[in-house]
Amino acid sequence: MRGRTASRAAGMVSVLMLASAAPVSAGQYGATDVPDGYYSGTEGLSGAALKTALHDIVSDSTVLTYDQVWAALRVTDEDPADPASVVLLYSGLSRDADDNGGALGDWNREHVWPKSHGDLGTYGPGSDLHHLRPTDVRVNSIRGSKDFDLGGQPVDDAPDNSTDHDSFEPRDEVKGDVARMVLYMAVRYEGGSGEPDLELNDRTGNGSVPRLGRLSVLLDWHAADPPDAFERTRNDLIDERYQHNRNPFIDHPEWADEIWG
Ligand SMILES: [Ca+2]
Ligand SMILES: [Ca+2]
Ligand SMILES: [Ca+2]
Repeated sequence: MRGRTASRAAGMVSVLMLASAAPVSAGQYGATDVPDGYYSGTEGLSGAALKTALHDIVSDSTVLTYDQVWAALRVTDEDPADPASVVLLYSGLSRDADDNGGALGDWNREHVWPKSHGDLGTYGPGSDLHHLRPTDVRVNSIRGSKDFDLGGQPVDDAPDNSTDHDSFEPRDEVKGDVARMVLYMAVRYEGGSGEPDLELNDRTGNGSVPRLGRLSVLLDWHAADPPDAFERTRNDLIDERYQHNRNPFIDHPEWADEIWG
């Protein structure tokens, strides 16, 4: 019995490997690189000057309604092995793209920068695709509005993630993704035009202030889990089809240290 299960699991792994090695559809993975000139003006900058320049660049964007986010996530987070499904951020499982909603077993829109940390609302920072991801309803509820940090007990239904009373640690495969999403949010939202000024700090238990931790841990995760094809394609899709802006830390991972190192 055990042997049969193991061989079936091995078979699934090889199917997945074949799927990821196979030619990908033009729609999902024919995306381009950074448009020429997108980051012009950033040459030679570092620290606060680089952060300001990037803020100006990425703030030139199209804002989606919160309702439009559902359809966008079906495209940006499509399972490369199954176009009818989305990949859930924390569990890594695939779920039918039409099983969205608020019931147990559905997927919903996780705010990786928690909505309550700065009152993001549902239009603008609260509908910004760069930090919204499909997650299982129950796992999303367990993450709640906790800051990110190492440690805790395995999360129900997503056991490669851990949590304790004041923090959440995502699985290794998305630690860098999570870090780059919240680095983007800190640069994109600087307090202008009625928006909150989101910033990272090095603590947990931030509550409802527009802050999120822990910065030192997130920078470690950013370094340990660099952008992969899925994350880069997602950035391209958000730019080309929806918001017309980019996450600079996916395109230029070195800029995290230039600003926060
Ligand atoms: Ca903790
Ligand atoms: Ca990753
Ligand atoms: Ca900010």
